Amino acid sequence: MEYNFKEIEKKWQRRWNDENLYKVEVDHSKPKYYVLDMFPYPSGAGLHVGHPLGYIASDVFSRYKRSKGYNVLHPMGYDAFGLPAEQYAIQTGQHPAVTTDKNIKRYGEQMSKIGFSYDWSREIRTSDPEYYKWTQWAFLEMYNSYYDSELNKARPIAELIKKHPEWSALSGKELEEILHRDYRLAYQAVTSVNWCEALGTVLANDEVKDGLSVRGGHPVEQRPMKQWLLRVTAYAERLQSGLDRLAWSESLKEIQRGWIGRSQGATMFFPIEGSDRKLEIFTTRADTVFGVTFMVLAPEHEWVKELTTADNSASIEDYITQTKKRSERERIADTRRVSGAFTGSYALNPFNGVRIPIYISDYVLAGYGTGAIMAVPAHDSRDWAFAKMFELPIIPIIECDVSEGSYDAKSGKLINSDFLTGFEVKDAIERMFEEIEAKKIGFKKINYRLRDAIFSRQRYWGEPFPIRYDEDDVPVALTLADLPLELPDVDDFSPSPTGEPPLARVVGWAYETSTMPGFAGSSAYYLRYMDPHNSEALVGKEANEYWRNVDLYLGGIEHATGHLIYSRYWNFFLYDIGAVCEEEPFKKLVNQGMIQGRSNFVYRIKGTNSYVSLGLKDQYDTQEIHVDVNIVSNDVLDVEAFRKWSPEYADAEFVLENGRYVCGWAVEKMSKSMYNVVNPDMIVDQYGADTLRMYEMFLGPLEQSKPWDTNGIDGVHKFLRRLWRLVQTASDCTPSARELKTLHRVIKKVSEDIEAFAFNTAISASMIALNDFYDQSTTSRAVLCDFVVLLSPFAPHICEELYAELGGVGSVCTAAYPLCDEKYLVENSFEYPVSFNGKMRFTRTFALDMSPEAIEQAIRTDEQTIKQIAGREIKKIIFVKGKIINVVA
Ligand code: ANZ
Repeated sequence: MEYNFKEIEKKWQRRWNDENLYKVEVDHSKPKYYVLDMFPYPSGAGLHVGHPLGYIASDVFSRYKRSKGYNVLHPMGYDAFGLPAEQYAIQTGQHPAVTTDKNIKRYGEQMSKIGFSYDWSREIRTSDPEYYKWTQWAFLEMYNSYYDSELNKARPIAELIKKHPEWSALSGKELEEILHRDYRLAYQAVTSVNWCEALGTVLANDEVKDGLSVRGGHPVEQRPMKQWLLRVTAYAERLQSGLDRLAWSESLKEIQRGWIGRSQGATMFFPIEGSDRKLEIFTTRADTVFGVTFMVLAPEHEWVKELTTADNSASIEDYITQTKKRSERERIADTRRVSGAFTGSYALNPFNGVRIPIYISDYVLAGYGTGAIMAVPAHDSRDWAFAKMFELPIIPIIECDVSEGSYDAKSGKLINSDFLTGFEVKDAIERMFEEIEAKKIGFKKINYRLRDAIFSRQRYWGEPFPIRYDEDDVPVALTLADLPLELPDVDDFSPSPTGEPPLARVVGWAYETSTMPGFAGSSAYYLRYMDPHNSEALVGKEANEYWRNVDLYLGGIEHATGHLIYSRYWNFFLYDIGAVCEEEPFKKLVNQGMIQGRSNFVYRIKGTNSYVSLGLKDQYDTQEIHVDVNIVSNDVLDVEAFRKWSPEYADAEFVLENGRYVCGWAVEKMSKSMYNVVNPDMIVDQYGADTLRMYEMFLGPLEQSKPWDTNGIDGVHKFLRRLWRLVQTASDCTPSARELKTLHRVIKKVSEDIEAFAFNTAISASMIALNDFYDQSTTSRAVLCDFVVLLSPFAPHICEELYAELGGVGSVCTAAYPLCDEKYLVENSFEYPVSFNGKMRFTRTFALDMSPEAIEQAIRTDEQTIKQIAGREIKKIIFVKGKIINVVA
């Protein structure tokens, strides 16, 4: 029988499905293992071969763990709310629920063809009211909680109110103002937000790049707006310290550490001349206080107005207007351009009373530290540039040359610094902490770069907030009994030009009109998979205490500062309120690399509809155009297919070389717009899912990015065919020692490699083993059966079929993974170097248990020996077992 992958794959997929093979339940008799993929956003373009890379890897690992006796939870679902569906709805007038459903169906079909071992009975969709009920519930819980910094956990806000009897004198509105400003973990505030006019919404920092929206590339500006926020900053310390306990890559942890941005320094107070107020600043270099020659406030600092003297008000106002055009990112990124304006006021150095002019500049950010700094131009490069521009003094407090730039290193001995002169920088910083605390002019302080997360979007396709407003416009929270608060139907999805969200137009909608952002639904989804149909809780206690948290999470590194921060925060909170039993959501995390596309180009002779082949293009003035890789083969264009590809090419002319049109190529991101997308369906159709799975794993180390290159796919497919043919010869013969050695060596290698996520080397080892079996004409059913089970995580369909043929019991998916028995690996022979008077001449292999006499005899009579000694007499043969043979002649 031939290897008919089409039939086999269909047959087993149906059977696995009918038998609910991957359905799991809480089972206390088995250890659990939870393998999670970052769930996809179902876009209209469907999956390309880059998407399943991580899914295949996690599926291999899930199957492996299942074979090792674990109860494996391996679910899949859809991150179904989001901006693209809504953009599409605006353009085409189709309801996002309709297009999302359609896309999900397509994704489901594509995935089912690849043979993933998902428990589909646990599928979730974030846009399903039964799901987002729990997103809304978590929001309400956050709304009703505050962070108790003594207990270091979230506590009910009702408790806080009890602790403040004086609040009973306040009006409801006044009390809410305090609670929102300082306490509620979900709160409202006016903040400066990234407003994107074209998309009609606020965007998160990671959705904006270089002042443009990542999606669509529309301009983004800073605007003050009332928003919902999550007090993520309350958890900064836990987000930071928790990282040490996670099995994540160091690079991923570093990205999170950078984002959280823990910084140890001091808050200090500088008296203002002619006022009894003191300006509060944050510094990490308290030791440099004798080098301060000016102060800088962020343009948004509350005191700017009152510090500005009449003569300076015009230039200050001017400057503030300019600043509004720049996003915070740009302000941080721009290290070359300095600008600012003088307020006309002075501060006094708390140590020596020196007068210090106060400026404003956009290099000081409003949201960090106190939004005000003491500037030390000798030791900070921005301050240095500013001092040069405004001709301010530069006083070094460490021996150095500051004529060309500042000396920023935190090392050296202090000068010009009163009682600190002579101290090393590190000691000086410590000494200053003591001094400022003793003198009561400041205190030690840890700051974080992390910001509270803006949680509202002025859009339609997201979770509604379970919030209404009373007559004073004070928010009133709904209760769990009111949930889910369902998203109403609308037929106009576009925002109003003033930023009013679509829900504001819904007649009778008495609730908050913005909706939650994309990360809301993905923050706790992994918990819902544990208990997806529970109507009483996000996750029931029994299911949660059994599945606990994710043992292995696979996904892209691009989520390092978004999803992976928010979901850790969300989970810490649920842990604090006793809703879940583990503090961290994802124990181990592996980032798969990206599969890049190999794009092809044609060269249009400018201003014509003629296209010149690569080798001749330099003779013309040409324009490079992406061409669909699916009509190019080995870089040669199918010119007829090109003419049919699009009406504009119907009359295309070609300048060929050797009768062919050769395309240019480049490795780029795989994307529809570059026409370099390879659809997995096509590969499955041509080679089968097992080949696709194996090939994706064989492409290279999982964590590295690599170009998709179909050249190797035939090799992998051939391997599966050869495996198939070999199994057809199976017999009940007893395996030889060599066969057992080949088998156990590959068992050892593949198991170790899977544990280490080195799937590509596991596959090459399997290829070598198959060659060895062919060399040995292996037919042993026992050996082949173990080999098939060993390969089944990679190529489940063919292995299931072969396993059945070999007489395996049950499904290969539940068969015990073969174990390596080291006894078969022990070497039983040795290749001896044979020397003549100390010079190595050739090698001979002898069994390790062969007697010295027999070896000596064999050496004496060896043809090569006879040649070497050329008639001389052999005086002695020195033999050291397992090492050498030396002939003395
Ligand atoms: C005096 C000084 C002297 C500073 C010196 C640096 C070098 P990290 O490590 O990021 O926490 N700073 C404080 N608040 C700021 C704000 N809102 N916007 C911009 N810069 C701000 O950096 C802390 C340092 O950055 C602080 O220490 C302060 O400048 C500046 F030789 O104070 B330093």
